[in-house]
Amino acid sequence: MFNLYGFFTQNTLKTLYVLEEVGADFEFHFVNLGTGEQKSAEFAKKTPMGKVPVLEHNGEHLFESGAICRYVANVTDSPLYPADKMQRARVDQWMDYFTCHLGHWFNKLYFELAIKPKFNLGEPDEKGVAEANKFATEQLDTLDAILESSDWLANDALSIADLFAFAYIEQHRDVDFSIDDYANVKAWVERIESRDSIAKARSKLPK
Ligand SMILES: N[C@@H](CCC(=O)N[C@@H](CS)C(=O)NCC(=O)O)C(=O)O
Repeated sequence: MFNLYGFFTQNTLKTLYVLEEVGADFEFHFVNLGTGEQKSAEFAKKTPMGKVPVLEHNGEHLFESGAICRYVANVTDSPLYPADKMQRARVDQWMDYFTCHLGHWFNKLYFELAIKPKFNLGEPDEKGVAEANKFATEQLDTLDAILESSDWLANDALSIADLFAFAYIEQHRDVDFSIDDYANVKAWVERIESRDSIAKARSKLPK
């Protein structure tokens, strides 16, 4: 039995999607970042970072969404994180790519255009938004070309990398960034979004 502590943003969503996809037995505990719950003394017992998501398993705690996704897939012996070393490295490669590049730019757009207005954190950084739009556009072109020849990011099979990456790309709706020009990316998004795990994960979040 796992306990996941998180919010409704993409780092938590990645981990929720993986927990659901592997069919894990878990409870989700909503941490209200809007009221600063993540910085409370109580929450500091679970993580020194004051951030979500945090996974609890067998009395131990883990932070960092990527580490949580890998751990959950590992400990449940899921093929979503293949044992073969090269196949596993390809999954890691895509998770790192999204963390450092394409996902990073979608996070920037989401923070500037969705989170700032929602939590009254000031005006968007226009220069930052322009830069994020430019890099996201270029990198989506590359991703679209890669997804021309495969339904999935790594090893021709669904993996934790697809669920992890999807959580970044789905933010496009909240920031009015159309992916209509990227037919293969759009089809990949639809393929992932149609899975039961995604609906189940979303149903765990407060309305
Ligand atoms: N690299 C971390 C990022 C964690 C993170 O920044 N979480 C955000 C929510 S998406 C958070 O807790 N923000 C609240 C804060 O920093 O006070 C991960 O992938 O888990």
